[in-house]
Amino acid sequence: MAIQKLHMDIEGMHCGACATGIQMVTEGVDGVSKVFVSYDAKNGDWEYDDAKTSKEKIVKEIEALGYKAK
Ligand SMILES: [Cu+2]
Repeated sequence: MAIQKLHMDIEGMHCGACATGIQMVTEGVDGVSKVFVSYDAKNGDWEYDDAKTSKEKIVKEIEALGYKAK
């Protein structure tokens, strides 16, 4: 069990509300402790507990919203 840091580029955001939406949804994932998504930089940073969630789960949540993260 450890806190992991994740940085990913996000494709498909077209305004600040997109970044806010991604931030709110991924903040709601159990095990995610910190999120910052930047529309200007087209990327995001996450901190999560790898005992509770994974990079794959966070990516899936973002893809479910219609964006690509890698
Ligand atoms: Cu938007």
